[in-house]
Amino acid sequence: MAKVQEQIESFSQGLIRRNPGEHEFHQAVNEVAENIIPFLQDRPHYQEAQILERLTEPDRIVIFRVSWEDDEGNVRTNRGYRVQHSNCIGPYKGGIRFHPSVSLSILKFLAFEQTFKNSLTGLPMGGAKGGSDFNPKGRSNREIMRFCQAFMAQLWHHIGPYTDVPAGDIGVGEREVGFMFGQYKRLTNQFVGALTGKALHFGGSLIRAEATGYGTVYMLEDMLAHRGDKIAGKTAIVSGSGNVAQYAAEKLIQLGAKVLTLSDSSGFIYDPDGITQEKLDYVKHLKGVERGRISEYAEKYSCEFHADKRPWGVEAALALPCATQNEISADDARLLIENGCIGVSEGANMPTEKQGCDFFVESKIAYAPSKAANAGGVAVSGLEMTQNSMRLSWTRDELDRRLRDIMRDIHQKCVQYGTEGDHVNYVKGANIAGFIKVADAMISTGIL
Ligand code: NDP
Ligand code: 2IT
Repeated sequence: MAKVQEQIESFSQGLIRRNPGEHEFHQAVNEVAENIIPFLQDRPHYQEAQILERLTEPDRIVIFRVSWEDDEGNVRTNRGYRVQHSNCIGPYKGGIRFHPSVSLSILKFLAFEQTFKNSLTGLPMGGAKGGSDFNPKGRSNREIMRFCQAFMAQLWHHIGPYTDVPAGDIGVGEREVGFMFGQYKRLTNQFVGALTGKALHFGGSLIRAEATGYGTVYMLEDMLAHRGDKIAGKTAIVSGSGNVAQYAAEKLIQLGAKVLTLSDSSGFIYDPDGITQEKLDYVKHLKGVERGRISEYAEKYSCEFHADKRPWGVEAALALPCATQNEISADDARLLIENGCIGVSEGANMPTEKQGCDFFVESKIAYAPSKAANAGGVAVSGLEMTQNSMRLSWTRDELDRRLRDIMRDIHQKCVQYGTEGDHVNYVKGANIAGFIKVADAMISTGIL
């Protein structure tokens, strides 16, 4: 045991030395290494092939300038990135994030996680992530279009339906994907599935918008069922109010939970009567069309708005972080458990600080880490790629059934590799199950 701890420590030191200052990347890799290094002990073929070492060095990173013109005629310059992490089991695949906080560390952590997540879906997709420090807040539709075109004017060289297939993430939804797809089509003169998350009228898939949020709740449903419990009748707190949060809340409501909170970067609303479908439809319009603030919900429905706060102090049985990384601190995690939380399903990527994750695992609550819980989004992206290749589209019911089956299968893989006595450690299960497929493909395809 001491030897394994030493190996983990020395691996972590090497990682920090090679990637100085990239805290989010260190955090994501360390969480995986803590499960994988013990797993490798009696599997010398993986050790000899240096799988973990190779997987912590992305295949390639592209960084480029994005210059564009704002509505006043000023020239603006941002930085664009694409981290192509691994194409071992399929073309690179992963979202694009537009947010001022975007950095190499954040995109490297996201791309690393994506490789494991995509492996868990069972579909042939490698891992990647991209984005820009561009801040879309307050920008006009035309400015968004010009930025997306300028971004794609660089990115198109590096992507394609058999190479790398980007999609949405924070700050990138159907509108931005549409502008990027249009520019890709103009530059290549090809109408192909080089992006997913497209609108329905030009090759998008039904259920893609819903997929991440619904999938996160399906995972929670399966974890609770595994313990003989259910969602109906429970209270839930959700953070965020964007794509993932909206559809996580919607599925929770459909399954009979009472959703108490939503948030954005300015604070959270607390609605003790519960957010109904009607109120949620207002949020979809507020955030998706008007691009307003969640505080407007509190004004409209006369409930509390807590400025600059996160919702983790609100008492509830279920918690679904759906905004951003490291939004649940170790103290927040402790508070959640003290307040009686028994289920956490992560819609956002790496929303819980490392100590908080450890605390959830030790507390033996039903805790699904992001790479398992939010894999439904990229899974339906994979189904969009299939439909584009076949030049047909499946029905909503067909896609929801496939999404449900994929989430059930991910839950089952976590149970298979994460069961410890009478408890399932979903972090360990997801890391090991995700790792095996990628590692076996790396061995089969040689030292690259
Ligand atoms: P959106 O841009 O639609 O919504 C993001 C939400 O999170 C907004 O409410 C936003 O508030 C809030 N938020 C963003 N950054 C911060 C921050 N630094 N502090 C506080 N609040 C913040 O993004 P998505 O819903 O698509 O993404 C949410 C999370 O889910 C991300 O972690 C993403 O990586 C993950 N994810 C997304 C998938 C997808 O298919 N879209 C798939 C899998 C995971 P505000 O409006 O004030 O900016
Ligand atoms: O983090 C994620 O899985 C996403 N943002 C979705 C990626 C995709 O390719 O659909």
